[in-house]
Amino acid sequence: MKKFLLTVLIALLISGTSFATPIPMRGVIEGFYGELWTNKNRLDLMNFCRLNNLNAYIYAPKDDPYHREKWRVSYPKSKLAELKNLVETANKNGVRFIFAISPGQTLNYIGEKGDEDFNKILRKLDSVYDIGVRNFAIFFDDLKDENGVHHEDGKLQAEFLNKLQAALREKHYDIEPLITVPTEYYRLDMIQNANNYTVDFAQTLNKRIVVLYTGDGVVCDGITNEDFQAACKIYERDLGIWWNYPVNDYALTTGGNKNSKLALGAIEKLPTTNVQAIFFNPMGQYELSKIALATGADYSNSPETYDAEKSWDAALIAQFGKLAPAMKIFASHSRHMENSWAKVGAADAPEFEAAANAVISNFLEGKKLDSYQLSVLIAEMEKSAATLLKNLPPEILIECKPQLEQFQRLAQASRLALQSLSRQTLAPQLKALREEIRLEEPNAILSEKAALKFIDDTIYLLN
Ligand code: LOG
Repeated sequence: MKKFLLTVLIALLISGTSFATPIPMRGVIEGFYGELWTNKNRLDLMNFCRLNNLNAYIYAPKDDPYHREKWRVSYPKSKLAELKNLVETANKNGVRFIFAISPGQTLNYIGEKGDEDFNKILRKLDSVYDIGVRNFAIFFDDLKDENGVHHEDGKLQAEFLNKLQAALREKHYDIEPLITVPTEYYRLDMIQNANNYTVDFAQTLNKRIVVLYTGDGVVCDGITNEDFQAACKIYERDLGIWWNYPVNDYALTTGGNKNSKLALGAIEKLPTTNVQAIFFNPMGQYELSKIALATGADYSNSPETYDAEKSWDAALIAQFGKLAPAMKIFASHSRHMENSWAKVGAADAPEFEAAANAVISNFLEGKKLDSYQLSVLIAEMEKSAATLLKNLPPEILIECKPQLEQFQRLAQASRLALQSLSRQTLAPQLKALREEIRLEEPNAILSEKAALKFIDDTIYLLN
């Protein structure tokens, strides 16, 4: 037996097999703006976490009044009962339930008011300790300067957290170290601001408190190992990551209309070493967030061996079964999130983009159009949209119907655009369809640099 084990060990060493080292704390942060997830969603998430080997969930919905504005007020009984059920379900599934509040906008740190607020926070956290919570987080992100009051004081915030951690530890032997997000939580903000906020915060904060960081920007195109190490150095500790994908709240219209672009791609471009914790911030669309979350689980269980495309394929198959091929085509047109300050996610439909560019080049050079490849891709889009609109389960369809209808219009318009180019005249319906895309659900966009660009290029060239 000994000999056998030795042989296996030697074989493993020779083959260079690397043992996957999971990120110790890995999970989901319900930390987005807009309509909250339902408790039913959250209960289901606990099961999803167990199945995907994720072990933590942070409760931090920006628009739960008791999380921010009313942080001093305890939850009403019915809400506490709901939370208790959730905490118990989390425990059963091996998921740490982390309760967060964001008091920074109105928190007093010093004097009598400071003492009062300190006690109010303790009372609030105690009220959830009583229903079984053992992990807490205090966030200071997204504070607004009001009436000349500036809320950023790294030293005061850190001293406050240290004192809170000590007080909680003294009262309860069984709680875990606090988790926090500073006011300057992305690197460019730390660098641009000519104040001492980050240095003060980092130097004052107890080393056991976990600090979450979002990267160079709030929503950014990955974090390299080097960038991550540089940020850890600033904080003199291994940081955790608050990763803003697949969250899409920044693409929402005011009034809470959920029909924005959907982030249906894989998690990608994250550090492979020294990450102490990672939390993925999802979309309000609970079911559709699971695509990225499943890939995030693969990443965080083995950052070094993670392969985003493979993981994405596996997630689609696991979640959509027979509909996976159709879903993959739709999702491939809706992965990349970008605006003036945000950029994340793999490019949308790169194959389509390349095929469309080739056709446009042919046209500009006056050559015969090599349109076969693009035509096949458009046919796939048409088929995918029809299949999904017809067969997706209702709880998923409700999260993406406007986007799927846009996808269908994009497919039709791409078809018309290709015909127009080959006939060298604009198909009469094309402009009307383009208007429909612009006017019906103007925020439910997708494929901006692939299908939409091809349609716009064609209209521009033939107009
Ligand atoms: C918020 C977060 C929001 C996200 C994306 C952090 C630390 N805080 O700009 O609640 O969902 O951006 O819009 C944020 O990311 N601030």
